[in-house]
Amino acid sequence: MKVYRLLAVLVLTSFLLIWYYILRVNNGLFNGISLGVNSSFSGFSLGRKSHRSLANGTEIAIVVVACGERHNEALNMIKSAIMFNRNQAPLRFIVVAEEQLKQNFVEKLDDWQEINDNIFTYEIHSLTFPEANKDEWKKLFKPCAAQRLFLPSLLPHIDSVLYVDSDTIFLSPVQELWSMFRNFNASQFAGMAPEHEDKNAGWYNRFARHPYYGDLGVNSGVMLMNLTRMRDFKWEEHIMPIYKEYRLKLVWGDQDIINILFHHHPDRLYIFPCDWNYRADHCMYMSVCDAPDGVKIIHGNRGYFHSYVQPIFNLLYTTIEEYAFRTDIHSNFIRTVEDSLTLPSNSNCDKLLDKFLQDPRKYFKQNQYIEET
Ligand SMILES: [Mn+2]
Repeated sequence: MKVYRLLAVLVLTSFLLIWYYILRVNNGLFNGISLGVNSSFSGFSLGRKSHRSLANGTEIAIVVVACGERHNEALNMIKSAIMFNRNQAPLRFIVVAEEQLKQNFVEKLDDWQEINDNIFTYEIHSLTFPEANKDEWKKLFKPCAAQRLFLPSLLPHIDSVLYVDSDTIFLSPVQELWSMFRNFNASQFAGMAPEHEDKNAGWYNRFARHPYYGDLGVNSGVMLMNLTRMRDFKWEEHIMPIYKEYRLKLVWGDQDIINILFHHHPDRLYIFPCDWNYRADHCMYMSVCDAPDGVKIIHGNRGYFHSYVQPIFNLLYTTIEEYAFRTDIHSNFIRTVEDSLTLPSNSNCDKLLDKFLQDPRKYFKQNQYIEET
């Protein structure tokens, strides 16, 4: 009888252990590895549900596309969004990535979720291009860059997103830009900043061999997208004919396509100021972007985060990369940047240090936070 009872306990324990294992593995799967449905516009996947579910409608969805070496940049962008999310808005990161990068994102983001008390959720999707001209789309301009054109059908479950290039960094809460959706009128479905501020230096007005938006075109590196409205507009059906007509004249790939589309539909586009898409072009010759409340999002296009041509770009990038969550932002970001920048500098962008640190300095005062050990 005793043996029988012991056996029963053993069987029950094994059963519980197996059950626990199954749950863990499933949980891992649902944490973001794409479920890989095979239709051409699928790749739908689920992120971990936290106590701040998508259903409450307040989550801010940030989309980034990561291919090849871009995955470290994408992670650094995500890190900066969390760092400066000082009002603790619930964030949802939507990562569209190459298969071999997915596991790395899952590991890093799971780790950060735990450290940051689940202030964000995430989901990871497979790259998805239309079957027709799939390879051409994939290679247009830079690998995977054209993915953003197909977000309306890739993310049928999402109403609105903030799309950012992987080479961007937040220096302020995402919520401030997100709240600009409220400024959209009834016909607008996208928001972007101008490509240039100055006609003498503008690219589109001097070189483009295709139509473009407004006087100077728009930069697509930071883009508010109301996906519901874009789907109603049948956005992707507008993209195809533009691509067919202009494919040999596109220099900046998907950004040119976006410019051509909004040339024909200017009433659909909301323009926000350069503070939210601040590039070296805004400071390298002279300061052409006012940014009265400081630089909010910095865009290190053309590799500025990884070169020393404008040292401040590289410094902001690497300081965020080295920052450890839950440590003091005043000492480990603001002070680090101040102390590391060699002034006077020959770089015009370096001279605008105060503009770059304006927002962080305002809200992360000295000794405001006690460092956790
Ligand atoms: Mn970019």
